[in-house]
Amino acid sequence: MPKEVISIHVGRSGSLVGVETVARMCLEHQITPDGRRMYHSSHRSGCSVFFSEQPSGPALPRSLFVDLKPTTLNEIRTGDYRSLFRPEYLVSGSMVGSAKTNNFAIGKNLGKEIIERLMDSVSKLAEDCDGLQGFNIYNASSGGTGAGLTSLVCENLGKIYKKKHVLNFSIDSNYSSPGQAINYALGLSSMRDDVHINIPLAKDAVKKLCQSQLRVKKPTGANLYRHMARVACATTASLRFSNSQVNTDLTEIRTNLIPYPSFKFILSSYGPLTPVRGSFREKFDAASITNSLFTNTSVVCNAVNGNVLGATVQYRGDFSPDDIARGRNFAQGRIKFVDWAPTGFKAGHMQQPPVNVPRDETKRLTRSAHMLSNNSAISEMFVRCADKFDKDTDRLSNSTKMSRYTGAGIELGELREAREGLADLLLDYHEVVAGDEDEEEEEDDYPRSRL
Ligand SMILES: Nc1nc2c(ncn2[C@@H]2O[C@H](COP(=O)(O)OP(=O)(O)OP(=O)(O)O)[C@@H](O)[C@H]2O)c(=O)[nH]1
Ligand SMILES: [Mg+2]
Repeated sequence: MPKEVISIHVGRSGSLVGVETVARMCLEHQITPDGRRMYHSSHRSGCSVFFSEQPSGPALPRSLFVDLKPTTLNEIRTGDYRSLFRPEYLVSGSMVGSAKTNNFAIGKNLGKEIIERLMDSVSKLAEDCDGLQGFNIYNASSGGTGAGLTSLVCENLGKIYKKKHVLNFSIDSNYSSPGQAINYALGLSSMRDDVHINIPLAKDAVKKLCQSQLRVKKPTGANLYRHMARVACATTASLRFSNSQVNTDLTEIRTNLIPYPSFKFILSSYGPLTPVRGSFREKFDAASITNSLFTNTSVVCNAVNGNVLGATVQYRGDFSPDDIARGRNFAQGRIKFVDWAPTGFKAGHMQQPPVNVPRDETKRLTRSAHMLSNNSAISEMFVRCADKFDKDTDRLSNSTKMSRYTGAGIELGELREAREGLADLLLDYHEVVAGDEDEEEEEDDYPRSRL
């Protein structure tokens, strides 16, 4: 019996990626935008993990959307998939459109006004499950709402649904706007114990993939969100289809990929990425597709040089067993596992091919592959964040803007702790790569909080 997963989409980016994800999952399970069956099909089996299916009624996603402003959710209320979402699962606050929330403290404080309503809706979705396994959270990790409200949501999930898994698809920025790195670090610190798997989907990485692989010159938000949804759906396919051979539930994802709770950041990649007008002469054998997984990563980093603590590859579509074996060997030969890798490598194959959604940027193909790897190269993103955090706090401490955080209830100590969290994380990754000799000496290489 499949165990259900509830998806919670927070803030504007979290919600927009959410709608794209639901649209893609509907196509994969052959469900129409109003929840009906397209036709009798085995593809629909397994969709009860993410959809609530009534024998004679529509299949509705076990999804909830929340934002402090009604603007984004109004787009969903009137969009193509509006019939799939009941009003109680679109929870919006009353902030007016022009008001700015781009601050962790404001997101968290204003979230307190709607959290009770939100958790009531979560419990309604949970009551409809026979064996809830956990939650998927989608949020912009550097947004005020995305970081602040999500941390409140996770805190509540941690209290009420203690034993359930929480997988976070965190939509990351490159911290270009002041305050984004601070929001990110505060979110990371406050969600440390309540999020068990974090899969970053970074805007700059996805933008680069759209430009270099999919020939989209100037990617819009819609292009980015569609690709993020492609990766999120590739991740959850193994939970949704009953014939999957690897990562069949959230427990297995944790077991396969996360040897220690602090190494919960998982690099995801998807291939092939072939533009709509791309050549059919391109090679689509398992080894070539597997090769593309080392560059098509959802975080800007050097995946090939990273040390890997555990990895899985899921092949989808019409591969032969021999071809899969070649793909698997290729991956194992290319991945640099840490000597003590306790989780190692697993590959699986599902017959269900990937789908294309309307306006998709990729060519429609009958096969794909998706890799999840616990790769130390992902720490490059924490280096960038720590650097931006220091620049932001240096600038803010010289101005009254710091009071935007401290005045909204964030103690200086919390900021310091958040920054220390980044430094600790970097040190942990360093030890994975270098071993733990010269620990004392190495520690000095990672700038600590300057607050
Ligand atoms: N540079 C830039 N950043 C933006 C823009 N729009 C949004 N962002 C930032 O991108 C991140 C994601 O944005 P949203 O998805 O709107 O964030 P949110 O979760 O709704 O949170 P809020 O910041 O409260 O709106 C946040 O850090 C925003 O501050 C933009 O037009 N330019
Ligand atoms: Mg917003």
